[in-house]
Amino acid sequence: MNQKIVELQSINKLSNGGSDGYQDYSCSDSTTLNRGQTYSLNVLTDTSIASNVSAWIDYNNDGVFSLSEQLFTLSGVNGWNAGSFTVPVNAVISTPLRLRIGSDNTLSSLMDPCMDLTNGQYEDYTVWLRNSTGLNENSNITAATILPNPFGNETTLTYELKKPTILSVKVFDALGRLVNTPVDNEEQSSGIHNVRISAEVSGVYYVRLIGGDYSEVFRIIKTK
Ligand SMILES: [Ca+2]
Repeated sequence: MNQKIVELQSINKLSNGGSDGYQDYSCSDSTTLNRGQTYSLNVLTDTSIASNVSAWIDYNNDGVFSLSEQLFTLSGVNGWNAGSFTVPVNAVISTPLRLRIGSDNTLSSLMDPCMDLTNGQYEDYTVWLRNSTGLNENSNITAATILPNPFGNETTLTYELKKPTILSVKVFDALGRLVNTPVDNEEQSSGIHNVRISAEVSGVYYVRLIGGDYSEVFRIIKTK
């Protein structure tokens, strides 16, 4: 009646079961998905008791899990199972979106992402969306890396421009608040560019590089 392991791309979360109640892992566990691509979300629930499992992504970032944002429903399953879903091509990109997964025993219909679960629980994660990889590969921006990561005082974002490009580099904290804009809608020349990135407080940050049809998000960790 609970999810003990949740796997989706770079999310791989081992947790206690329903006794935990609601857990918000959106600050610590995130992944990046492509619009238009189909994914499998793997979940391990109680092996001896049948559960219903459902998940949602707030694709339009309006703070509400609408019916059309329900990814899948698994009914009466136990042990390892997978739900598959396709990211809508018009979903919001380059913004931290909330993923919610919930499970409960089969007495619960789990059609509602906010109900009070008696035996089960909800867990929240963060999902970033970007345009399909194909668009990025054809873009003016290539070979973006951010090193070192984790970092102490500062880290460096490096990328190559095939031709002059107007772009922005923005730094968000784990709650999705903009904390710094190292490059603000500037036209930069072709060639390799290095952007220094630092942060005052230790923790998780997200660096968003966006220019033309290119959008990439890096998760970085400041250690101290
Ligand atoms: Ca929504």
